[in-house]
Amino acid sequence: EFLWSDVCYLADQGATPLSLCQVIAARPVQVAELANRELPIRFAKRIRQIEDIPGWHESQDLVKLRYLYFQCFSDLRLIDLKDHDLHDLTVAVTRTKHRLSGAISLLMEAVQELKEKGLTLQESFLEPWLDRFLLSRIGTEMLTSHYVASMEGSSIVEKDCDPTVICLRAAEKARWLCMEHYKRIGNTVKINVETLPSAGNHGNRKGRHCFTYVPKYLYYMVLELLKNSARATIETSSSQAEIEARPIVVTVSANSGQVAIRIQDSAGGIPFEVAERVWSYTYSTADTRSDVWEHQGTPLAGYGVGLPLSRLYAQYLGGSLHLMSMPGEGTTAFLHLKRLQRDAREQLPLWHGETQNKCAVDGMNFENEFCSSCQFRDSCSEPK
Ligand code: W6P
Repeated sequence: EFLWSDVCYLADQGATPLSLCQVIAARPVQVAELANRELPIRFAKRIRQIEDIPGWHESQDLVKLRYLYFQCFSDLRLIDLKDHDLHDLTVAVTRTKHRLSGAISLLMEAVQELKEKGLTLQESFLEPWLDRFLLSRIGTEMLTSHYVASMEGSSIVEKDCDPTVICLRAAEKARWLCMEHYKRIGNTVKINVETLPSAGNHGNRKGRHCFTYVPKYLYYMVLELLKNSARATIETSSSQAEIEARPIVVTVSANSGQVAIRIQDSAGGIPFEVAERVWSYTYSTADTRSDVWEHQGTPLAGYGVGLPLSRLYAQYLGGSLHLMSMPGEGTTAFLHLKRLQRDAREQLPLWHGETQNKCAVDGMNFENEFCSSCQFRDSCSEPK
């Protein structure tokens, strides 16, 4: 069918990374153009990527997953945006979102199955493969969610995202999860959230470090880290008194260019043997799947993807996530995020030496450096 050759053609096109600046500034019609152009390219790449797995066609899940992406791809490709009627596109994007809502579970099932079959899937192949697949997935999820939100007159990106508020919310949830999970023994951790005064006086109103970000990503990452620290704290303590003597300390700080969040526990650190696999998707024990702890609050956990996925969320918009362990003392997680809209650009996986396009929407000229050349500079709240 012609659509399949279209997949091959589009998979070889460069995807265009967006910056948060563009995402929040674009009018609904531009968001539509963007989704209409970017989504098929990115889905096509995903289809091709599935074909990179040796023996993919023997896995029913992978065949199904590939077909799901193909359906999304065709729906979008058959849309004609010429008369600026967004109805068809909105229907297609909404369908896409629903179709792919179970995609990661399906993928992780497939990976598990391939491993159990003893197929020669090397971790050195699989881990970077999953990093690329999931990073790309974060991007399309962001695009579809943003499209749907902007048709409803809202946005998934917040201009005034306060990291301290998000940390407090995640802390509350983590404590609640502890109480649920350790009900029988009535344990819960202490979490102190501290906000440092701003380094320099950039945009720091009333001691807050607000920045443009996707709040749900930040919440996901902080909660994931807190869950790990909380679990380790409780499981290495012998009494509630001991738990309370070892509070988890969250520190939020920022300067003009970045927001940093440090999460420190006193749970004894990460053993050497474990350090390797905290970032692994494929290391997971069967019983974590039925673990209440893993299923609460954050999607997709339960396959042991929480930490690697958090790191991808951080990297997706130009940030980073690092873990440092002090044996015998505890673990510190460092989350660094880009504070400026123009710096917070999508980091997309690169394929076979391709280069990425610079400009996302015709007429929107975003060079790397500054917003000054962008047609939305007036709506950009940042120093030029
Ligand atoms: C631990 C193990 C771990 C993983 C990730 C984040 C924090 C922590 N603390 O003991």
